[in-house]
Amino acid sequence: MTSAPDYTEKIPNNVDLRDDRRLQRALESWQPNFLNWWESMGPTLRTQDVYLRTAVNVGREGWAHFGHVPMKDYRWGIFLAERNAERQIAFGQHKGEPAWQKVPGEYRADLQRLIVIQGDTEPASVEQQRNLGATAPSLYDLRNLFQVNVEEGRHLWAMVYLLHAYFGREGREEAEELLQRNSGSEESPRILGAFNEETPDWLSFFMFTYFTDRDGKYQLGTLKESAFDPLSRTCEFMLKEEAHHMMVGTTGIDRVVERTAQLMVENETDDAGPLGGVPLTVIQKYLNFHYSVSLDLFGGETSTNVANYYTAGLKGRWLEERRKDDHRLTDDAYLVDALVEGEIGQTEVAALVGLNTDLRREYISDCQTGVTRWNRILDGAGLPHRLKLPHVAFNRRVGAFASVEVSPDGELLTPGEWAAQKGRWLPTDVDKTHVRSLMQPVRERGKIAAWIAPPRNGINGQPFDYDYVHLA
Ligand code: BYC
Repeated sequence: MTSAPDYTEKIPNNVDLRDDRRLQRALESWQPNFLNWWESMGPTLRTQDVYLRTAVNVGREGWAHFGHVPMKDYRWGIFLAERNAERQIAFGQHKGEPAWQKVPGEYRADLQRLIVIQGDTEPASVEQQRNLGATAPSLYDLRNLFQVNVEEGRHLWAMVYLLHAYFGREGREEAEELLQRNSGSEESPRILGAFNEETPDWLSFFMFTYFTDRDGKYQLGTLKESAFDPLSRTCEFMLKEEAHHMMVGTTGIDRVVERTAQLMVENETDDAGPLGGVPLTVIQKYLNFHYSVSLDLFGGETSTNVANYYTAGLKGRWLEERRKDDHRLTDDAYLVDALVEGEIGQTEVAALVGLNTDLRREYISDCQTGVTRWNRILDGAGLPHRLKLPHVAFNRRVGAFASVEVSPDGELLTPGEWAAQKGRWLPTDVDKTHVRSLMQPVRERGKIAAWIAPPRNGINGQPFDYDYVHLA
């Protein structure tokens, strides 16, 4: 069972770490390495303290405490959702058996791999975002960036705890390597593609927190279904923190669209660029980029890996228990996106190998809700312009469409056509330079940069002009 987090310990936790001295010592020896990594690869802007949310209880009520905290003193800890002693495996060949409290030998390698891939993304995103503090559009946004960063750091702790507690020496080695690989590094890059891309400006940050953190939501959702109960419980709690990250993305893009629309209407122009805004065409290009690289994070349209993970009970489907089928899927078929005789189409495959596609489709329909919301803002401003998700095959580097070039409307292109036109669909150097030129920091309480509208609400009931961050 879980107990309330103990903040008197070096590593706050609700897993009774003090009862397992070996594990406690191992994690305490990883802790300084984590802190060194945070100092050298984490946020570069110096602050005195930041108005942060810290997890104090994993239960339904009041799990978060808000207060000004020096970031390096943030209490990164290990928190698992409460254990349900009755929990049964919900899918795959072990369906109906009690959830595992230990790692079965035959699934050790696969589980370790999933945990390492998940763990690798967390510090990667902190690295990608490390320089954004220098150009924050307001203290409110700066605070949100840092909140996201400390929580991604905590999510790394969540995976490192599992590696240390359940995977022996190999797990400890993997935990070290999570601090050795770096986003964008030539010699030892992060594992998944999107986590080696730059997040050089705040439009990218909002797109990343909308589209890429949302992949996190869906992947964590499938790992929450895992038969390996400690992984399930960890992911359940991570998902609660993750919701804030997506709020940052959703409302961030809302506010950029709102400001752009305002400039367009006030000045009766289609181009907010010369007026100090982000042109709608550039917002669309950033959306195209972040959406398509995030689609790649779901792996191939067909995958024997995912079939094996599901059958073994390691990784379920999104909202597994709400699905109305046998939760084994051995006799089912599924239509997946595919290249069929060189054309974009669909093909029928065994449902088990199509599960990456199933998850990607859940994700796509969730992404659409943001686009609908941003279009409502445009509509409300009286503008006929609309944003759009590009075709699933657009700009893909992983899966069925990795070998072809496709327009946002889903038209197959020759390499020459793609090269000639991709600047209309993906951010060009000129677009990026314009966006970067707008990124002038605003550090006065209650003030906001000219390219983005202020938020509707502050954090935890505080006003927008609250002193969210004290700079050093
Ligand atoms: N880049 O069988 P396939 C988050 C590899 S985000 C590079 O189609 P599979 C967060 C693949 O490893 C969520 N390589 O794929 C967000 C495989 O290699 P091997 C992160 C890739 O295994 C924001 C080969 O290609 N969590 O939390 O079915 C901020 C064939 O692949 C990529 C997870 O992803 C790629 N994009 O599915 C902070 C959950 N895609 O075996 C945090 C854990 C595939 O041939 N991971 N490959 O050597 C998984 O569930 C799966 O491993 C994947 C891939 C969904 C990633």
